[in-house]
Amino acid sequence: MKLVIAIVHSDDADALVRVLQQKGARSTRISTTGGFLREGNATILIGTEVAQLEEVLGTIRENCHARTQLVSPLPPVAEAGELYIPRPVEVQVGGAIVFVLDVERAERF
Ligand code: 2BA
Repeated sequence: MKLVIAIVHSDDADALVRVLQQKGARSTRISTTGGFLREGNATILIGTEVAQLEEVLGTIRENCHARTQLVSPLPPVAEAGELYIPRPVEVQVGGAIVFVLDVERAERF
């Protein structure tokens, strides 16, 4: 068995969970926050048999889309009297960051 951990954009999470459900994959959605943008995203945990792994990964690929977001960099420490005008920079987010882990044992009690 494998555990897929997918970090996705919040706007893609509902559709992803719905399609996974339709395909018979069980999932858990956790509300998370990215360390860089410090904005909400969603982490989806999917426990899956190896035989279904590629279908799960394909479903994530099809339902999660890359976006560009503007970020205002933190101002540097300025000298007195210096004027700092922050210029937003573009970062590319997602579609999905995916980790696949081996599951040693899974139980449902
Ligand atoms: P954030 O940490 O909020 O990062 C959002 C996007 O900002 C990243 O998109 C990346 O394009 C950019 N970024 C992140 N750190 C950066 C840095 N130090 N310098 C310049 N740009 C940076 P993604 O790579 O698609 O990541 C989307 C979200 O997935 C991340 O949100 C984070 O929550 C998670 N993530 C990405 N890589 C991870 C990893 N190795 N371990 C754990 N979580 C990860």
